[in-house]
Amino acid sequence: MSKDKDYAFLTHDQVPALDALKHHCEAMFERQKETVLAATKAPHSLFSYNKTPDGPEVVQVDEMRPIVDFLCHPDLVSMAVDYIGEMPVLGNICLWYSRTGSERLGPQNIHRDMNCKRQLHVVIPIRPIDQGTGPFTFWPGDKSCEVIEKINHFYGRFEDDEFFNLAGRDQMIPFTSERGAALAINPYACFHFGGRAETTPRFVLICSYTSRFENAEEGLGTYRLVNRGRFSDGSSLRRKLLNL
Ligand SMILES: O=C(O)CCC(=O)C(=O)O
Ligand SMILES: [Fe+2]
Repeated sequence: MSKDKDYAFLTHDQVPALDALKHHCEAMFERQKETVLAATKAPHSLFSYNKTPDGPEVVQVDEMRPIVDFLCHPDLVSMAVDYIGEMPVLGNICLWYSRTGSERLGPQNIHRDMNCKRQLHVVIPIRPIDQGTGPFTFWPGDKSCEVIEKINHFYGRFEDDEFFNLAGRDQMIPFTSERGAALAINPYACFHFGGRAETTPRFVLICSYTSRFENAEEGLGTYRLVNRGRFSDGSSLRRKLLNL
């Protein structure tokens, strides 16, 4: 993954056991279908958490386990280690279902994820994504860097027109299905938005690896869950990724 562009598209073959992962996420959708389709929040998360005094506790442990297993695959971990430059921890695991609608909230507006500089998102469309599905859309690291330097950006979201004056609209890249099976991207380095589903609802898995040294405080970071020990297989790799 290039360190000045800060993203890479991954082919189907580069994503371990992708079909099984998609199958698992679809099965979760089937089990929660009624709630998911009735949800008024866009996007709706298929994982829920209990708040405990010691930190978040994921409720659907058995359903999260295959996703944790996926993120612990050595090929993905080594991509993250190469890019981040250190052994990261597992950040958030988000399985989002976004209904169609025209309101623009939160991540639907252009922004960077300011929680942690050294991080890597893996974005996996569970169902095909075209322009009408509201793709994850971004400006590569080098283009984003020009804007960051120009306006000294460290905070805030943008309306499209405001941002298109700073970075060409022609430089933005929508991650539609024909570009690859997954997108690895640093959402701190790259301006981005997504989930503007207009014609088709969007079902996407967005996971992250984050630096263990940056105090990222991902609210629901997998490495902070009080019940994360249940994802361990005793290996040193898992102990590191889960902060055990
Ligand atoms: O829903 C999207 O495609 C964008 C989400 C986002 O901003 C992020 O994953 O950092
Ligand atoms: Fe973001």
